[in-house]
Amino acid sequence: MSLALFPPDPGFRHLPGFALPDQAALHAAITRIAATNPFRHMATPGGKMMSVAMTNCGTAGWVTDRRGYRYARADPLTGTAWPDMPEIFTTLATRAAASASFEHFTPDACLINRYTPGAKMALHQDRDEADFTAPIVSVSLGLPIIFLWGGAARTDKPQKIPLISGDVIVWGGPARLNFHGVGTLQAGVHPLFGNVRFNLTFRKAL
Ligand code: MD3
Ligand code: FE
Repeated sequence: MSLALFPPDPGFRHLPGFALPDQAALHAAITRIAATNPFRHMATPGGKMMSVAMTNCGTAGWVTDRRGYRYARADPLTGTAWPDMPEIFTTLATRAAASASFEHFTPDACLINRYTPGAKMALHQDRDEADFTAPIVSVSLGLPIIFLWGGAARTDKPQKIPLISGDVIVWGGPARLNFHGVGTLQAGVHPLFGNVRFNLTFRKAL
């Protein structure tokens, strides 16, 4: 039985193992970014702390607080610009997008999510970006998780897609505003990343 979506969802591509050769370099780059711009639990506009810890790199970073969700050029924690996007990030995102037929993707924001056991991300849409014609590229690293792939309406029943370290997913076009989330991270140990899951989400935000 194939685990691929059938019939194929236009605008959705799962690239299993696409980032496997880059795992060690990606891990080193995440560690370097977090040394200056640490992972932190941000507050939602409703006042709850997110179970996923986040940091960013690139020209803009995704942030949330009591005032709302938005992209910001400065890290609220440091008051200065986010770190440059490492070349290994940009190259990987552009190559993945191209292999899903989105040529010349140039992300200006990379949200780095860190999940520890018990963390999850509820169904939501990514709609804080200025340009919905650009795709989103997501790279999974570390512990596996179940990705919840919904439809255009919040009430559409999501499909469950297992994601493991090195998997890349690319969205765009008709699927760009679909609801999505991830299930609760289960405890485990990954040989390179340890007891966590990282997710890199590349966007054209500005
Ligand atoms: C589908 N992160 O940070 S990435 C997020 O695995 C987010 O950490 C999840 O959703 C994670 O916003 C899933 C995959 C993803 C990202 C953007 C999408 C799926 C998407 C935009 C539209 C549709
Ligand atoms: Fe999202």
